[in-house]
Amino acid sequence: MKLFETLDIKTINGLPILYIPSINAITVADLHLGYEEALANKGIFYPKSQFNIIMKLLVEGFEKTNTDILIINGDLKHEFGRFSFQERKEIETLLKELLTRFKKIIIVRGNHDNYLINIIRKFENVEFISSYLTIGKYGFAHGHELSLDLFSTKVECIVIAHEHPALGLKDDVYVKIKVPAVLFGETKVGKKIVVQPALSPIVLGVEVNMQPQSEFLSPILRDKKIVDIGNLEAIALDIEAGAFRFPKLKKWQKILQY
Ligand SMILES: [Mn+2]
Repeated sequence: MKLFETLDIKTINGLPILYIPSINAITVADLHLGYEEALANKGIFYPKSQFNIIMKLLVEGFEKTNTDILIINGDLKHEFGRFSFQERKEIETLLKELLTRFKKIIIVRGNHDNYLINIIRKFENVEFISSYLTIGKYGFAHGHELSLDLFSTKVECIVIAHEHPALGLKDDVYVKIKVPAVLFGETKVGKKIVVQPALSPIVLGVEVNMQPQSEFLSPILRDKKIVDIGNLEAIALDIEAGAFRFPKLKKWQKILQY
């Protein structure tokens, strides 16, 4: 499903992955590998399940598009400090597997990606970018910083992550579900913006239709000079059920806040 009439960025069924044919790439973000071990260190047991799910999604994204490039827009890993055992093993296995399919993997640094360079410098065809990436009509930044430099480049569309956007949907008997989503629309500064869903199936997302703009995580999305959240649209993404497009948030978000 295309996000904009004039650009080719689109969803692939209900996968939490975006496809951009003009740059021969798919893009994902917020994998948070090693999250289970980080929880275990806090005394919370969560079975190790993310890796296999994430791997399966990425393989499916590749098979559906056959692109040469995979862009990981930040937070490949979870732990802020040095590597946990689980992180190192999972990142090495993931990159090795993916490089049998993609010709090139570009990783844009997220706020969790400290020390990541130590692992990925061993891999040929993996590029690590510490600020932002511009490619074709698109600019990629993780979104934990304002990245004003990126706004002054010529790109037409800025793709960020970090927010883990989701929609909180309630029915009339107050049953609530939370569905990962891609959030997108026009900014106030002449560029389009896309907020990617998290690829991690377990790191909880922000319900973008149920909270004030001032509580968004990304400084780009909090900045009312740059964007009006109510003006953004969302596509809810469910792996089984598919993609569901919603109108601009301001047209319906108040109805849900009872
Ligand atoms: Mn982040």
